Amino acid sequence: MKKITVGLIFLAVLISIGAVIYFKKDRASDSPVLNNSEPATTTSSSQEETTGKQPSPEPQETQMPSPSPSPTPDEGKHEINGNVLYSEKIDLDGNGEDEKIEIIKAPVSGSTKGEYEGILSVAYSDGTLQKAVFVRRAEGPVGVFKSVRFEDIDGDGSKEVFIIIPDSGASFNLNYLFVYNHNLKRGLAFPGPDFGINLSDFVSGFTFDYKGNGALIVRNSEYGFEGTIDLKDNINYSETSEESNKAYERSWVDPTPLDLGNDFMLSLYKDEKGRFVIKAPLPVFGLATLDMIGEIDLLFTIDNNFEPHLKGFVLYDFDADRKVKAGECILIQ
Ligand SMILES: [Ca+2]
Ligand SMILES: [Ca+2]
Repeated sequence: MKKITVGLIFLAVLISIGAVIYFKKDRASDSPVLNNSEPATTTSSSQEETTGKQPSPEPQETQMPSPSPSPTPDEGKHEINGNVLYSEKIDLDGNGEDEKIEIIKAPVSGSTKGEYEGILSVAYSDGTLQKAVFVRRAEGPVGVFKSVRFEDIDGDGSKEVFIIIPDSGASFNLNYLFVYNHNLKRGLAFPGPDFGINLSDFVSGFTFDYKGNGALIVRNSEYGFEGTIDLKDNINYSETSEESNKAYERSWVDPTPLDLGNDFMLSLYKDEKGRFVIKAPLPVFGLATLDMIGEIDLLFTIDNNFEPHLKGFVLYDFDADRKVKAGECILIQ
């Protein structure tokens, strides 16, 4: 009898210890402090895989941390709780009354992963407010926006908001784009399906053919494109061995919109006809990502229904300190 009692007490102690451990574990998983240690998920795997290692004959499948904009913004008078990163009063629609534009970084409500979002807010003089989320990501050092411009890109008489979103890869800075039309309450994100082009598919259409004497032919049969990159100035070019130059046939166009500063970044310019063109440069890598041999600029226009169109693309040959146009494909004059 005594043995049974001792056994029961021992069992009861075991159960209560188990309950305490279980309870503690359950509490810990609810702790908001732990959630802050969630790693950032926005680095491009493509960059990590191709950084300065062996040549990559195939374009990398890119898991782009593309912006996740909300195509239909909230409307109302509610406040947004977050940090105002940018604030400006500008008359977007030209009706003589300024709209107040704000770019806000705010925690994602209800997120248990410490995520935050970049929000564009347009406040009208009658007190109504539009807001559009242009990026959502885990907390990290990069920030949500790099620059903003106000231009009538689609030619409908009212200015769009043109936002460049920064990101960082393993070896390069990247950037993304969000264009917002407040009349239509619609945003377009690049890269993404809004622009009607899949970058991974696009870059896989390029082939490289070494013709000898430093001439690397770049082709894209889908667009009937052909251009020539001159390799003679490249560090890996061999004057003595055409055999080793053949390795440049493994060159590839990478589907990542890099930000190398100066002219190599997502940008907006006016063409000779006065229309706005969005330029999205992609790198052409030779034997490794340390060996950038050229650049392909994708050029987009946005029509007055706020629909983007690929206007064409241009291939540039990188020399040591300059770039030379090496071919172009014009789809829309
Ligand atoms: Ca106005
Ligand atoms: Ca416009």
